[in-house]
Amino acid sequence: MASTEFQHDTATHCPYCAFQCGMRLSGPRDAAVVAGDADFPVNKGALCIKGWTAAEALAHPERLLTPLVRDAGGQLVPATWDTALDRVAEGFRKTRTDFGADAVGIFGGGSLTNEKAYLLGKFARVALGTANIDYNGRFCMSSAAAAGIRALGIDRGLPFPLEDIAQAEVILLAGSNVAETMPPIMQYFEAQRANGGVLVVSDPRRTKTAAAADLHLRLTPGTDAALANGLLHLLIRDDLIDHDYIRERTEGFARVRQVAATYWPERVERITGVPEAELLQAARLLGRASAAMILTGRGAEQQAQGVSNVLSFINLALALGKVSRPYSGYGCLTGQGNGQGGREHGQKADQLPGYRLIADPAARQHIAAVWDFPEDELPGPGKSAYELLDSLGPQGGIRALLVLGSNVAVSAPHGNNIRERLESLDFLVVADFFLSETAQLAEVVLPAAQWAEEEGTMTNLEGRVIRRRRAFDPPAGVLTDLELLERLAARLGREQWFTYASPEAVFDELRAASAGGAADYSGITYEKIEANQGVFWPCPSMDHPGTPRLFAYSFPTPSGKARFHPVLHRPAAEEPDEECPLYLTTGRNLAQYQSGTQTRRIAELDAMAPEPLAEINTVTAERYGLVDGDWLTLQTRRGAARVRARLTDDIRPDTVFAPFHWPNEQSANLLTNPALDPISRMPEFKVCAVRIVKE
Ligand SMILES: Nc1nc2c(c(=O)[nH]1)N[C@H]1C(S)=C(S)[C@@H](COP(=O)(O)OP(=O)(O)OC[C@H]3O[C@@H](n4cnc5c(=O)[nH]c(N)nc54)[C@H](O)[C@@H]3O)O[C@H]1N2
Ligand SMILES: Nc1nc2c(c(=O)[nH]1)N[C@H]1C(S)=C(S)[C@@H](COP(=O)(O)OP(=O)(O)OC[C@H]3O[C@@H](n4cnc5c(=O)[nH]c(N)nc54)[C@H](O)[C@@H]3O)O[C@H]1N2
Ligand code: SF4
Ligand SMILES: [Mo]
Repeated sequence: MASTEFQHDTATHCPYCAFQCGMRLSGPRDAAVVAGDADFPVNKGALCIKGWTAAEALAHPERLLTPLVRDAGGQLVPATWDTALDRVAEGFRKTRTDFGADAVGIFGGGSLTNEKAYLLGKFARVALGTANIDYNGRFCMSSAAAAGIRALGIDRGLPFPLEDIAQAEVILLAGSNVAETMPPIMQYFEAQRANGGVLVVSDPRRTKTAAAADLHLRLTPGTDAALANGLLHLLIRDDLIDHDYIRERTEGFARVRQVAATYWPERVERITGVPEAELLQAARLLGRASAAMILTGRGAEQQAQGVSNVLSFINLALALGKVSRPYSGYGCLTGQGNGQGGREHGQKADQLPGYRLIADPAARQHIAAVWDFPEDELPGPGKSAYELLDSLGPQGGIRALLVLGSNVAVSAPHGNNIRERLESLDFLVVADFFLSETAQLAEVVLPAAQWAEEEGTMTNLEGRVIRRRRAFDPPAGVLTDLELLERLAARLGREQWFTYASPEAVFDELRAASAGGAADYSGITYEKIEANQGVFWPCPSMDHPGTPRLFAYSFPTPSGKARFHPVLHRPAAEEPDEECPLYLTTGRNLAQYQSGTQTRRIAELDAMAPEPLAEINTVTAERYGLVDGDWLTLQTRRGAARVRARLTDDIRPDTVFAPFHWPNEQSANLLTNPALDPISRMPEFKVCAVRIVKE
């Protein structure tokens, strides 16, 4: 019987991506056994290799088991929690006295539970009084989030459950390689195909995902808006748009129609490199389907025109009349484990919990009342992620920094600049499970409990709020992030606002804080999540069942209608030229996760992907005299990185792809361009100009 067999098992979720696969953990912590949770309706028992091996990080020999502080000789040495936290409190207090509250910064992450993201935001505003808190989601979801809010009035990555994918007739997947980045999602695309559906993928590479598609549009990096406008042009020309829907449910189409008129197929072929015949094929597929879905990933979003790109895809979905129709619409595939919840509850520079804006007087009043804290002492909006990092040190004015849930030394763009900025800090504190590359630069390192050692909630890519459950106690000497924030707040004289009986008590306060906001969790409880395998927000009251599908009758915009936005394609901030003749784009491999702090330490994953392989087209490689496996240097205007050549016919000849999971001289982010989207402040990770230097 399953119940006896699993008696001592804990049902929880994978620590990594936003798919948040259900998994069961059994055995002792140092030999924990992972099994896929067949009862969890999202992954249905499937896991990817990262999930299967996730428990190895729990008892890893390099795990941090005690705080570290830098001694007089400049070495990080073990210390007690009291010594370490005293030093942090003293460092923050001194910075605040000498340079003002905003001179202390906080950098959070989308891997934190809702409770932690919420408490980190409150910690910044209430314990430190600083405006300067932002997080790595700015590098991830921010373009899609900003576009969603502008066009549809709300930012929930997928406005429908994943199961709808299986019923969609045609899906356009723009700039996402889900076959490697969330492999268990492929079961939905396989079901879609079995139902007679068609998948179109746009990507400069013929990825595993593109190889599984019926049509692959191998576009030039940075030309997504031209592609979307070109498709819209053809749909208008061939009258495949939904006039009734446009009239009844949207506003602003006239100007978009005028812009689309200028994206005739020859022009779009010239910009994107996608042959006219393929454009027409894609347009007809979308235009003739009764259920059509457009999904975007980081390929289309991580650009200096990321918001425009997403708006151009939403325009397409609206013109087709598909947003809110069954098995149809626009969605963005959130990336990090709690990339969705992490962007709702106040760790963003401009935000308060419940997806409220910190500059909004009504939002401030509401939160001040929930926190029982004077409203006029709540700071205003602070700097966005890259700008915050670029302001570290005496010139920029942020002199002390707490990093909790990110490894910015590896994952932020223009890595040479970021390293200099981090090194110019008076005081850096990092909370992590391992001595990440960022932690190596810190004055104080605080060892944090891992996923399987803490209670909390996560919100998956569908907007489903789920429970992370504690299977093991943290190792002796290790605190949860919630505990360490509470203890630190007490040392800063703010104990009154940071005393909680449990993570659930933090969640209950989050519920009250989110009530009435766009991301309303007030009707969600731990019990309700347990009973229903998750609850979709918004869920505004105890008797509310949650909201799997949004937009049925109207959009949460002032007029209740969705908004078209005219979008012009603009060239990337840095295009190839004589000096750097190729495009560089960056992204992910199956076996490594993000900055690699966790996955590079797991033997099986390291064996699968031990070093960065740069994908170079065979024809291009021949011109440089490169053979498969050669080491080479990639060079841009900002830096150089050593990588190994992987020759392939699957990438465009004008483009090189490099994964960003490795540090130091192998870091792709030594190369990337920190040009920012004007609205989302997203860096242009996906496009810059590069040259190959043979060794
Ligand atoms: N294995 C693994 N899985 C992960 C992660 C990981 O690090 N490793 N990270 C998680 C996170 S946080 C995220 S955000 C997601 C990201 O998931 P994805 O968005 O699927 O991942 P990426 O590899 O960043 O980018 C997707 C694709 O964009 C393509 N691309 C590059 N430039 C362009 C362009 O200009 N236009 C278009 N249309 N496409 C382009 C790349 O070739 C790449 O195949 O993955 C999550 N899952
Ligand atoms: N060139 C290039 N750069 C990119 C991207 C790209 O496509 N190309 N993608 C960007 C994207 S989408 C993302 S999301 C970022 C991600 O980049 P990072 O923000 O660096 O993400 P992680 O590597 O997941 O870093 C999380 C760190 O915090 C630790 N950690 C994880 N969970 C917790 C926790 O609960 N508590 C504490 N205290 N620590 C924790 C981990 O051990 C790790 O060291 O990278 C961005 N950088
Ligand atoms: S798909 Fe994502 S959540 Fe599922 S096992 Fe892999 S990394 Fe974990
Ligand atoms: Mo991400």
